[in-house]
Amino acid sequence: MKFAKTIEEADAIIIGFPVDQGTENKGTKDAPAEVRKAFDNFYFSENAKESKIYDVSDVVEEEDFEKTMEKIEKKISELLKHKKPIISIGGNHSVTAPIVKAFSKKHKNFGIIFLDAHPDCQKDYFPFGDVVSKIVEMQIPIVIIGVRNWSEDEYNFLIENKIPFLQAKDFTIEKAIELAKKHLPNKVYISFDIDFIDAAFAPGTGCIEPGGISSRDSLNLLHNIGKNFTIIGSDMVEVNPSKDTNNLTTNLAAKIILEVASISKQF
Ligand SMILES: [Mn+2]
Repeated sequence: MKFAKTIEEADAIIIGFPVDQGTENKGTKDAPAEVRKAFDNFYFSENAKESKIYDVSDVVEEEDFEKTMEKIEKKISELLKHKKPIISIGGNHSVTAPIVKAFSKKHKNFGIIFLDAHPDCQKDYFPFGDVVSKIVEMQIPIVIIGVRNWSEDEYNFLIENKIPFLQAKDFTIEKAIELAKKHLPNKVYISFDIDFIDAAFAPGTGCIEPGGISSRDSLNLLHNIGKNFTIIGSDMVEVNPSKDTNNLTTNLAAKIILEVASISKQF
C-alpha cells in the first residue's frame, strides 16, 4: 500500500469521518483509526496496480449533529476541487448524505450504487436510517443491492418511489451490474455499508444480518463495477471495531478500500 506525499501525486484521496452521532449503536467512530492500521497488511491490489493514496486524516464530529454534517459536506466540497476519487471511512451511514450532497453540487450526472442489507429509507428514524430517503429527495438516481431486512414502510417507500433494488436472495454479480447499467449514468458513487457482507466475514457491525454476500463476491462485484463504470467516490460505513472478532472486519474494510482505490478514476 503506497501513500502519496501530496494530493497532486495521488491516485485517490482517503478521509476519515469518525462519527457516532445519529445512531444508538456507538463504536463506529473508532473505525477510521482501526481500518487505517490494517492498510499495511496489503501490498498490490488484486489487479496488480499500485495506487498512491493521499490520506487527509479525519474530520472530527461537533457536539451538534447538524454541524457535523455541514462540516463533512464542506470538507468533501473542498476536496472535490482536486478532481480525484474520494474514499471516506465512516462513521455510521448518516455521513453518506452530506458527502453525496457535496458530490451533487460538483457532478450533474452521476448515480449511486448503494450496497446494504437495509434500504435505509425509514422516515422519522435515526438519521443513519433514512439516508436513502435523503438521496431520493436530492433526485440522484440510486440502485440498492443486498437488501435482506426491511420494514413495511421501507418496502412501500421503495415501490412508491420506483427505487430499483436487488435483494440478497436474488444476488448475482451479473444481475447487480445489469440493474446498475439500466438505471444509472456512467459516473457512479459507491456507498458501502459493511453489513452488505455476511456477518460470517464481517461481524464488526451494529446490525447483524444473516444471509449476506460473501467477501469474495463483494470484491468481484466491485471489480466489475470498475470495469463498467467510472467510480468517482465511495464510502465504507458501519464498521464497528468494538464488535469485531480478530480484526476480521477492519481488515476486510481496509482491503475493500484499497481495491476501490485501484479501480476508481480521476475525473
Ligand atoms: Mn445497513
